Amino acid sequence: MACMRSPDPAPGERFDSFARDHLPPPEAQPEFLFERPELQFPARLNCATELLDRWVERGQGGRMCIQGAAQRWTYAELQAQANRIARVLVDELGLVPGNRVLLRGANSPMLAACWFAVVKAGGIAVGSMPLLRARELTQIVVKAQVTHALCDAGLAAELDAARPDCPTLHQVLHFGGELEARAAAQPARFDNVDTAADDTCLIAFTSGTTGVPKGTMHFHRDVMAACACWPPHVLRARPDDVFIGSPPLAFTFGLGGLLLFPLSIGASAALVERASPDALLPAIAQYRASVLFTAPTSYRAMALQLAAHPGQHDLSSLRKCVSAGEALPAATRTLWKQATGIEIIDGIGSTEMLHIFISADEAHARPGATGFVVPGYRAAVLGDDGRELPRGQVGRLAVKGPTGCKYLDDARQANYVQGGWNLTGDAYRIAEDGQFEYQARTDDMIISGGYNIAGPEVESALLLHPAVAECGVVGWPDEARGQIVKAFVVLKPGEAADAAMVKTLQDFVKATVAPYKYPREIEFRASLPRTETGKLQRFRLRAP
Ligand code: 3UK
Repeated sequence: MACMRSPDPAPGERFDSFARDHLPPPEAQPEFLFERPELQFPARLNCATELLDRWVERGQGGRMCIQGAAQRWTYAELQAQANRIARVLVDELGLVPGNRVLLRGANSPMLAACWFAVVKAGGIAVGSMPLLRARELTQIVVKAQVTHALCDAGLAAELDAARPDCPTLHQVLHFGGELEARAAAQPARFDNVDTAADDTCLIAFTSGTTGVPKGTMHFHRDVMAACACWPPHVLRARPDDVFIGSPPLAFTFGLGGLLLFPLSIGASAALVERASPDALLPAIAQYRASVLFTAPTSYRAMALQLAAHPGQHDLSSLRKCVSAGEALPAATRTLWKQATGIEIIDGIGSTEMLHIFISADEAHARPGATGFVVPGYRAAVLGDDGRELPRGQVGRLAVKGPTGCKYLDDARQANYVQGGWNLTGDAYRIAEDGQFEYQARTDDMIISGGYNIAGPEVESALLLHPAVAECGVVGWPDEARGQIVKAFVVLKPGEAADAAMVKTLQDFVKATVAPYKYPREIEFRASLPRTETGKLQRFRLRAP
């Protein structure tokens, strides 16, 4: 059977059952769907074997796999490096299957090798965003009871500062430091631990805006399910594609798009350490990249640069562009298409679901819509009573499929999972054509004078104005109306931030969407607060 819980390891076999012991109880987990033939997973499964070793076994070890600033590795080379690091973890650092290993570094081939080393050894990879500070690292280490860390030497300071508060963390090695030498002294062979399909191999922390971060647990079979759903049905990349992008591997958008998905089809990835829009454009040319993953704000910044300096970057290798993390404004889709000729593939995913579950390919892309349910998943829009709403009505997005929310020891499981559905916290509507149309985060809906207004719709309207570089729209407390619509606007260079511009933008919005949605207040800013993953932090724009 595909999803039976595996028996415990034989007596005497060493196994750290922390993850298994802290899964939500079965009744608190979402319903899982495994109907499709490609989702029939065996009881024993190690996703590293499937994604990496399999290619070498089939005689494809010479294919290009991962490149970065310092390395260019074939599948066989990545496998050898991952095997050596796995040996270090097991033979030198005493790693036992089920132990949690913190991975800390910018995207690079070494970070990818460390990820595979942990998973090969039956460990659990715990990613951490490069910019996290000691306090945030401590929260993660304590929550996941992390025992080992592999950390980029250049990012060692914050982890060192965290260590006094991290009693479980007893082994730390640095890459770009002693790890490479230790690994080089080990043999390049390693027999992957024979894990169960429902053993946890990944704990991904939410890039949550408030509160303690939530750890989402993912099994080996979840990784394979993510590779089997959206990539072949919507992305449809080829073995000769070169993947590139900005999301960190600690963010599941990046882990899937820049590591799991290319390897699942024998393609390759270029891992760029600092992938700002300025850096990404030349990197695409340098690596002749063909599949790009980044966030809407990055597409917009790159499109504006391309429009300002036409012909400066050779993007002729680029074939497919994927946007996720935030709603893709219609204006950004248009700008990117004008600059490159490419229709963006939008997709909504979440850390809880591991990757994208609603999306549209180039042929079905429609401005203002995210897309259709990805094969393998089911989605609905629910009313406050938990029942499905008819098409056209705005309600709470609910989804289920082969992956789903399993928070590590967290009462908030009951918020995300209700009645078997995963509730993402997004307000959506299903259009007549069956496409899902994003409105807002449910807690970001603005209620002004009795009207429900979705901030992102007002943002999309403002972004159509040629003077606007970036913007964020929130509800602002107001005596008379409860809330008013307030816009924070970053103007393009050379535009005047004055009262006349306020009036111009207000009139523009009134002429673009229903007039009652126009921003009654506009504040000009030099920049907007964003997460490391490109998401606008609306809570930091709201009135304190
Ligand atoms: C929002 C979107 C509209 C939405 C993610 C792809 O973003 C990812 O995971 P997070 O846990 O955030 C999830 C929330 O982000 N969102 C994401 N994509 C879209 N809203 N249109 C979109 N295309 O509020 C969702 O609930 O950080 C995205 C793959 C893996 C991921 N982890």
